[in-house]
Amino acid sequence: MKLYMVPLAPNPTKVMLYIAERAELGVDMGIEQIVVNTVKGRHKEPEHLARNPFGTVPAFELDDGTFLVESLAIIQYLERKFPDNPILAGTPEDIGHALDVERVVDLRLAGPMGGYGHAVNSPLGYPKDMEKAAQLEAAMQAPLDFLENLLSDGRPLLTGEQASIADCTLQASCQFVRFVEQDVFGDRPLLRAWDERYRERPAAQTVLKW
Ligand SMILES: N[C@@H](CCC(=O)N[C@@H](CS)C(=O)NCC(=O)O)C(=O)O
Repeated sequence: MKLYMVPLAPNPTKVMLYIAERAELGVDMGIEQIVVNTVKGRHKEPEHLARNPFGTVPAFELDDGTFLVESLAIIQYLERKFPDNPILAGTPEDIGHALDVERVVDLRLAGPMGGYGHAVNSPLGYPKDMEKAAQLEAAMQAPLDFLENLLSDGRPLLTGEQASIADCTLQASCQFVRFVEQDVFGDRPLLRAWDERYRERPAAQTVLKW
């Protein structure tokens, strides 16, 4: 199995954090990680489009030569392929909540965080757009409040004591925001503490570069 990725991009980073968290749980999935140089536009070239017709990363090659092109599908595939010590663990209710928080992070927050980073200080050289940045900042407030509220019951990580896919998804976007030297947490001390706590994890330290 091969993961085609690029280190700074949030969606590949989410899968890389997931793989590292499973490794911490003693599950070595033997996945080769191959960098696609997106700065040079390699993700839009025929070699990568044959893996993923949308020209995005990650792309995940299964042993039968087929590909998965959605980060959450890759993670859910790996949960079923390697069922010992899963990250989506616990009761159906636990798993429901873990997936729910991950979807909130991915669908309501990750997009605005990425767009905000590009609007204020794009690593790909996109022009600054402060009007768009203000709109995206406004869009982030409800999901950030939702997460701050989750953490108010004293849980150390987003869905409880154990690292979850939601932690991987959020931290992947946080790394991108750090790289562009921005801060989107505002006055949310619990999220700031979560960020520091998550980044101390061995899995995070093996994956995160910024
Ligand atoms: N829904 C996809 C999104 C993949 C995606 O948009 N990846 C970004 C990097 S984080 C990308 O490749 N962007 C380049 C582009 O869209 O041209 C997933 O979860 O994997």
